[in-house]
Amino acid sequence: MLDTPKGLRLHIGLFGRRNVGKSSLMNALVGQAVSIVSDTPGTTTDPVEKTFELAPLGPIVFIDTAGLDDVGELGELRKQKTLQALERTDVAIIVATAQGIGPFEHELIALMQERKTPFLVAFNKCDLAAPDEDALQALQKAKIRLATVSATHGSGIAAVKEALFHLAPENPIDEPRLIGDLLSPGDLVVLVVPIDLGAPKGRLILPQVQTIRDILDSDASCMVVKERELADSLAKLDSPPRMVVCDSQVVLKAAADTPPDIALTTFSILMSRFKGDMVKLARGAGAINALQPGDKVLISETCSHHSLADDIGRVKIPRWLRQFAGGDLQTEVVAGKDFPDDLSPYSLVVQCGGCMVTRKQVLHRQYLAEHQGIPMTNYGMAISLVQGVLERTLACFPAARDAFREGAGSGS
Ligand SMILES: Nc1nc2c(ncn2[C@@H]2O[C@H](COP(=O)(O)OP(=O)(O)OP(=O)(O)O)[C@@H](O)[C@H]2O)c(=O)[nH]1
Ligand SMILES: [Mg+2]
Repeated sequence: MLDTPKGLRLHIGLFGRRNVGKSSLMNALVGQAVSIVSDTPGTTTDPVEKTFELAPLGPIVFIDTAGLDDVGELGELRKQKTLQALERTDVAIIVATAQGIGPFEHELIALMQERKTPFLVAFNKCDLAAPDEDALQALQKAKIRLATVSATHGSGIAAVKEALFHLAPENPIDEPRLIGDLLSPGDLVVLVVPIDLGAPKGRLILPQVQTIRDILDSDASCMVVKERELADSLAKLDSPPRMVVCDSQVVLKAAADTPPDIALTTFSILMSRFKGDMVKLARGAGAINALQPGDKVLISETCSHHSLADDIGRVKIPRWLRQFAGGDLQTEVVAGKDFPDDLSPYSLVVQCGGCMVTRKQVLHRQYLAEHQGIPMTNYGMAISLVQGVLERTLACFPAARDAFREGAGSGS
């Protein structure tokens, strides 16, 4: 909890053919032998992620990937993993060598351009041979950022860092706020945090910690209570709080105990805006109304925690959706980085808060769902909806509330 969470770090991915020196370049950039290097092609198999403080970029994650020209059946699997790594890449380094830019590198460049992922091309192993002049010129003409480096000699490394700095999105960390923009200095927010079996031992979970931090950053203050103490705590206050934020699982009780003139939302709904496109997720929530017994629902969790007996994604949400649909639903859970490319079997995707991943990763999943015309919402919205309080928990986000009404009305 003392480290910058991974989901808030800039993710830098290294891509290229096998043996071009991707791992060597990553090691040179961080000044440590993190990734294994050898002259055997295919040394890196699974993507290797390493967190660092890299001046002048600050907290980052490097993703060293397997060569994309890998062959055979295993090679195909590695390629898939590498392409998945691209989904969480904010800035890419395409590593090539003096042999220059072939169809393979052009394909990678096209892939970055298509996904609007900023990238540079690093010509490595310059100690062995200078890169082809024509290739350099062609890239310069296309206004593609270049660096010539030697990972083993350490030359050109500063230029790569400089390029990464310029390519990094302006404000990958602060945009948008979790809650701060809804508050004025001096406001009080009441946070409702159940301490049940699902609560990790001795600490709070990331969305709760991040909310507290953002409240403090806004010169506002907060009071943290369990659901049982909410009504009493509110009654003791001299003036009402600016808002109440509760864990989704106690939203029904929190809605009953919070006077209707006090704004109420959930941590998960705050996360839907922080880590995704809230308005589209709210529109997707409307599709829950149209669920029919027998429909297939995909529950997408971005971390892989141990599931508990009454796990939220595996047990509770499926149960609530089943009750709401009035019959059996087929629910499937994917965890971690796996997210199916083909969403056509599903009537709905329900995404978790995404606290462990970057905003870009959630947006990418939303993009995949939207592209295939599959409604997608998030945990908090789904829970509020099935408990009948989504209008209320979205009230402080009018655009999202309107989108929800639209989604519910169109039945899509
Ligand atoms: N001369 C020279 N050799 C280098 C340089 N960078 C890497 N190498 C060598 O090239 C070989 C491959 O380096 P890696 O860093 O393992 O390459 P990779 O792209 O990660 O390879 P895979 O993981 O197999 O895809 C190793 O023998 C390195 O020592 C460089 O700048 N100059
Ligand atoms: Mg490697």
